[in-house]
Amino acid sequence: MPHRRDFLRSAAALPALPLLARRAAGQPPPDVVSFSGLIVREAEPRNLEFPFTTLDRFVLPTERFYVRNHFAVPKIDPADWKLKVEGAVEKPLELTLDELKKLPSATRPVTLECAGNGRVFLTPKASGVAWQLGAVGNAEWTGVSLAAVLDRAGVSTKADTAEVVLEGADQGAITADPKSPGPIHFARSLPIRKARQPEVMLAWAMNGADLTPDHGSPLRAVVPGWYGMASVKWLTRLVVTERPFRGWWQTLHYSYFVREGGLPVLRSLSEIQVKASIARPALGEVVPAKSTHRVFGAAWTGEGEIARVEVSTDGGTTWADATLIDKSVKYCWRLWEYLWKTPDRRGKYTLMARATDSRGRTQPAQRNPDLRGYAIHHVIPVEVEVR
Ligand SMILES: Nc1nc2c(c(=O)[nH]1)N[C@H]1C(S)=C(S)[C@@H](COP(=O)(O)O)O[C@H]1N2
Ligand SMILES: [Mo]
Repeated sequence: MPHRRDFLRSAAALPALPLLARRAAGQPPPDVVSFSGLIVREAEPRNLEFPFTTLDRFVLPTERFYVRNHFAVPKIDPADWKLKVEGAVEKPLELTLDELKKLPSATRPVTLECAGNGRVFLTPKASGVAWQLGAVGNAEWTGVSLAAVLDRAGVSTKADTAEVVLEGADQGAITADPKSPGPIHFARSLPIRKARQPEVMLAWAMNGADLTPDHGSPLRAVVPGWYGMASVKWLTRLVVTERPFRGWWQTLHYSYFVREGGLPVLRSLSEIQVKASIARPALGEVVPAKSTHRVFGAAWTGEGEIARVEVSTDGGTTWADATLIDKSVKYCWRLWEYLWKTPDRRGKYTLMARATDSRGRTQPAQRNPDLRGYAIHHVIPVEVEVR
């Protein structure tokens, strides 16, 4: 049994309604998890995973948020840092952090998921960081809308193919195939339509404190609804282009195949695909027979909202609705739980979760290989032992 004080502390962090409902029903308190650090997937550059089995709240503290860096963290002195805005604009700008902070700001929770999250579950094996389930997190971001900054510079093109390239201060040469043309910065673009959406922000704070170096200090993009690669860190430059940007991170990396008229063509990754992940029980966990056991996790999607999460405890033969916890917050993960009446019969059982969003998109059972090593959102089974 957890210590009473620990229980109270974690109960305070958990959503209230299901807890009260659970008490009323005389059910056990939710499982209590303490934070056990991030998992090092790569030491340098730093790539750190959130141990998804420790999920216990809607907003993760910064020290529990995954880190995905392609290059060494750049050393930036915020005092002489500037954001350049150039390209197809009426008035090229150079903005200091103080100038940016004087524009109207907002704070909102947004879930970021790395496009490679879950890659370790792919067969055949895909190249790239071998993330399990935890290259995802939900934090509160404070900043100005990208649209406000674009308005100040005045976008001078009317082309509907126009884009905004976001460039980071970090750089390096990619020496493995497909090689980069010498040292390059991390840079990604957004179509002008997405760039102008009010939810897309240039953020200087995460969870109420200045960004840490790992998370993009002093300024990063936060692009809700898109995979993490769009949320460029250590921003130094915005370039408005008339035509789609075809940079390395947009074409040779972070791209997938779509079939157009029977022809496979590459497209840049963008929107997050609907997905539910099981946090607990963990793979191989021993679950008591003939009991009520909480299956708990999170689900998220791109531009829609999570409408439903279903759980199967028999390897996908039958499905039952999970309970969605708290209110839906657009662009954020939704916690869910399912109280599993565990069977009398001991043995191995395969748990699965699948989410459906408000646009009727359901997680696929099978992996689509056209997605290459990205957007891993098919149902991932979790085998547990009932004893
Ligand atoms: N400049 C820069 N921005 C970047 C990256 C990077 O390597 N360099 N990684 C991207 C990727 S792939 C992801 S998933 C997110 C991760 O953000 P986090 O490290 O704050 O979790 O940052 C994105 N922004
Ligand atoms: Mo990523």
